Amino acid sequence: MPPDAVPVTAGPLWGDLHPGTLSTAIVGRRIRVYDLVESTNTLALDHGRHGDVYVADRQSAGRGRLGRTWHSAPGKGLWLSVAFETPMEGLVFAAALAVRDAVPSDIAPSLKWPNDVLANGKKLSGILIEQQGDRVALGIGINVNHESEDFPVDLRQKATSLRLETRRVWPRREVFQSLLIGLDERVILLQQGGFEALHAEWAAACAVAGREIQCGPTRGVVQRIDTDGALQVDTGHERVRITAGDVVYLD
Ligand code: BT5
Repeated sequence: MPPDAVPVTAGPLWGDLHPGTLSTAIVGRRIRVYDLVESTNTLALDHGRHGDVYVADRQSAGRGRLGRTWHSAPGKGLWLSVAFETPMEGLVFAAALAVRDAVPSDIAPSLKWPNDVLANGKKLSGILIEQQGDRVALGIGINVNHESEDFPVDLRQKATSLRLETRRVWPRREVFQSLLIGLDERVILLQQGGFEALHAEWAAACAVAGREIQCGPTRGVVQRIDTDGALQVDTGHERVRITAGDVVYLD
């Protein structure tokens, strides 16, 4: 699906959304706004140039990690992907911190390893990084103006939105612009070799070190987060490295 073949809705929903309105160096140099796509990550992987942003009102096949589905309520959230033409270690740190910082200050979001942003223990945002050759798609989903009934029944207890947390409707454009600006700053840091600083900030925000967890068959105490984001877990018998999965806190 070539980007130019899809109708673009740069209308009232998104306002005056063009690169000139953003003072970013890399992220958002080109912004493509769509009404309906399968997944913005697919567009970024198939067509993206370094820093291109793809954002859609609706995704017919939004995806999460490990083949899971990302529910993308039409018009309610921010469903976007940023393309990079070279892999960047630490991108997940940059993204999670940028999402945390783009969220209104009356929400106190927490980061959950490896890629969730939570508010009051419920999932507000998810991040999906995919790679095809050297091209990387950084997919970010943020639930913005959902009411409870905008989520499928099975998600209502574990998902939340900015609106549910603050009882206010949020202009998606504002959150979007803050996100791109914050992400740009952190991507520049990564590219300049500041990855270690981001790692420390992210690991502190995740606060998983020292906690007893279960992740798949592995149960133990997290010793540290490696610089690639993997968890080092002491099971009592051995040290195990966990690179993916869902963590359940046992303590
Ligand atoms: C993620 O996966 O959290 C990554 C989500 C990335 C979504 C963005 S949207 C733009 C871009 N285009 C895409 O196609 N994807 C990216 P994971 O950690 O595997 O979590 C998936 C799980 O979160 C699901 O199995 C549900 O339990 C839950 N979930 C699905 N939709 C949700 C939503 N809108 N809000 C909160 N939780 C949700």
